[in-house]
Amino acid sequence: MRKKILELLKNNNDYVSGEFISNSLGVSRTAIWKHINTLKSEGYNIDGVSRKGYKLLSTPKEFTQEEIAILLKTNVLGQNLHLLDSVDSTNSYAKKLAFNNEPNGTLILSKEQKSGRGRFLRHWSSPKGGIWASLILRPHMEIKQAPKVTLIAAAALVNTLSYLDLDIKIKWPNDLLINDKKFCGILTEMSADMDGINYLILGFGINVNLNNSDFPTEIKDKGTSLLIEYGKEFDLTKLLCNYLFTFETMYENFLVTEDLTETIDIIKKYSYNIGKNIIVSSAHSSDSYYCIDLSSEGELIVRDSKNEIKTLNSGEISLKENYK
Ligand code: BTX
Repeated sequence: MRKKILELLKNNNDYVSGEFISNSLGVSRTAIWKHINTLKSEGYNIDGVSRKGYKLLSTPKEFTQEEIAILLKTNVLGQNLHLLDSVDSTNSYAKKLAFNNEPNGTLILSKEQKSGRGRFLRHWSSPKGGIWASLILRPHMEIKQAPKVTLIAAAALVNTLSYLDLDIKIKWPNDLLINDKKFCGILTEMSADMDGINYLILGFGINVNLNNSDFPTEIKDKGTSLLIEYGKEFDLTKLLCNYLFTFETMYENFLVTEDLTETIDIIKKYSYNIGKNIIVSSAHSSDSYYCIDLSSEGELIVRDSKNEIKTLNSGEISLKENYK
């Protein structure tokens, strides 16, 4: 009901009478007054004047269920939404829900995270002003295909932001950078058994409206945000909904065709590491390579010090000159 009231207010630039809303939606004026009060408490600035009605003056900066429901144009992704004020980690929360059979496409979105996670249990700083979210995905695909979902998610964010004049780079496989600093990280986790994938948790953290002072000291020189780089605040809800729509289109296309060409083309075009000397670190080793290309399957094609060509399907990359 609140979504419908908001749509009516948004479609009118002037005051809309309580009687009109009541007749249009078939509910009492008292019920409408209560819904308006709830919307106000969520941060909607609604002016109410007796005998004139209600006028929407502004929408909240923070996420609300109603605003997402209005702007989200996906078929499935995010249509089942858990919107939280605060959580340890949306990935951890999503895992518990997925284990309890929460459906495909469920989105867990939190205004902040207290223990956001990166890869290898690293901390991901997640104050208010960013997009910290996880999708529960239940694809019918072989386990070896799962890493491609991370690549699609990275490419989809580049597509979503392509209208901005920003020098975005993708650090294979899961980070997005602007001016050598990270503004987005993707963490895909999987539950699988011998029969295949039970579910994937696709977690993404996007530093949107964060100021320099929002970053902890240790990542001030390696993290950035869209606000810092673009010099302007973004509408978090619009950005999230556009991203989910773009990702869904590319992901569904991949599920049907198994064709990764669009994603590979984007990652190559915006690559941070192709054509560079890189260090690839894993839990046990750290090796130097020259990064030649990306394969059609999304693996990194590299040349080692003995001039042998290898393909890598996982690892943590740093450019040789930045490696400490
Ligand atoms: P990563 O392991 O590639 O990057 C983690 C590293 O990035 C940290 O060690 C730190 O140096 C740096 N870092 C931490 N926070 C930030 C930040 N806000 N911006 C830039 N750099 C930072 C990347 O892991 C994957 C991160 C996924 C985060 C999402 S948020 C929603 C979901 N829930 C959850 O717990 N994780 C995912």
